[in-house]
Amino acid sequence: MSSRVASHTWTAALTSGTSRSPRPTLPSAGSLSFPILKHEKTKDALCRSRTLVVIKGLPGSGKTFLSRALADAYKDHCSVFCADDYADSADPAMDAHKALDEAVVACCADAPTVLVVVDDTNHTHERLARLGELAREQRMVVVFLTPRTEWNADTARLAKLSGRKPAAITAMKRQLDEVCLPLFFGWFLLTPAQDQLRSTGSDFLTALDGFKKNAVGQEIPLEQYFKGKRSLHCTTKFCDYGKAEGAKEYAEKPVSELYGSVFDLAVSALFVTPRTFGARVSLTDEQLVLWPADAEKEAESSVPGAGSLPLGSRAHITLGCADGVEPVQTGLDLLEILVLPEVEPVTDLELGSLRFYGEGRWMLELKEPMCAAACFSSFYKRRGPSHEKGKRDPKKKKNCAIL
Ligand code: 2AM
Repeated sequence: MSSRVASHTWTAALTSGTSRSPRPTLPSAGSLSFPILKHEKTKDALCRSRTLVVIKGLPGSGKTFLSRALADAYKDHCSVFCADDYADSADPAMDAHKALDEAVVACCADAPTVLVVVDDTNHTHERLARLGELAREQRMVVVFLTPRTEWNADTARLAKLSGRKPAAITAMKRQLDEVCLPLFFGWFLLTPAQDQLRSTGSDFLTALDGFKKNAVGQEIPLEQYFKGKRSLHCTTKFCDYGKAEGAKEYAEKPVSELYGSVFDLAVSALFVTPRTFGARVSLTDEQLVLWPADAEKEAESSVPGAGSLPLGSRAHITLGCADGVEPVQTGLDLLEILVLPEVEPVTDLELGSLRFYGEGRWMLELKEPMCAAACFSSFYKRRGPSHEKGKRDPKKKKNCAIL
């Protein structure tokens, strides 16, 4: 498959400009300093996985310039979909987004394509959430990129470059500003790492089932008890679209610079509680740069003592939750185990040593930490019925089959 980029927006952006405005219309080299373009490790890792790159930005801000750079970097492994190509569909009743999304899905089903780029303004929450959902349906990691041209927020210049009315650009800018912060930032496991972790997790649940059947006569298989169809990630900062404390500050440097980079996460342990099933992530100093300073302290009211644990203690990947339990509980359950005094292993399983912390809490320390390649990116969720934060459900504890 060869990459393709609609050229008209690109050409217009580069050639317009007036004698009265000598500012360069060619974006500077620095405007392309995205890890996805420059970082060799990231490029190599993404070439072995599949990624949806969602470009968002104002008309004239350099989206097509960026698409072209991605197409150049990933060559035959890249397909670019420019919204302009779907806007004037032969059937005017046809929703342009629907046509675009259908084309993207058809391309995602094509195995050789590793990088699919959607070049559009993507200025609404709904579009960002829909494209994120589409990526997850296709088992792809999604990265949202905004052009870093010098004029990307200069309304007058953008209006001139794109031929749109300044008022229209201003209105769009307001919408884009509203979606500049996601629901959360985190490391999203590339597909091969997701498959490997799920498989190790499933082996662990089977082994734990076997062990506990002998020990406590448990009946419900753990694999059925925990629901976990989501894509796997390790949350760094929960931003709640800017409503969470410190969200705006978190999104500045170094987060903005490292956004889109691939890291090797070390999964050091797996744990199960009556509420959640998760994997502990042991962060390196380089990864801790992206870890919010208050992540453990913030949990102090739910888990007394959590605030005194080392930075990064809460880092985890939710693998499954019991019915009615929200994923945020997994990190709290991990902290709850970590504040307890160390106990001796109850048995050695093939994967590592198993410890029991009372009240249905088990932790398996892996003999060999698992290396999980993960892309540092962000998540937008479709607005829908209330997503209540994870709360303890005392009934759940009582009825729990794994106590
Ligand atoms: P998780 O990281 O354990 O999976 C959306 O709700 C995501 O953000 C979930 O993945 C969830 O947990 C995480 N999350 C939700 N609320 C949070 C909070 N208050 N603090 C940290 N992470 C949160």
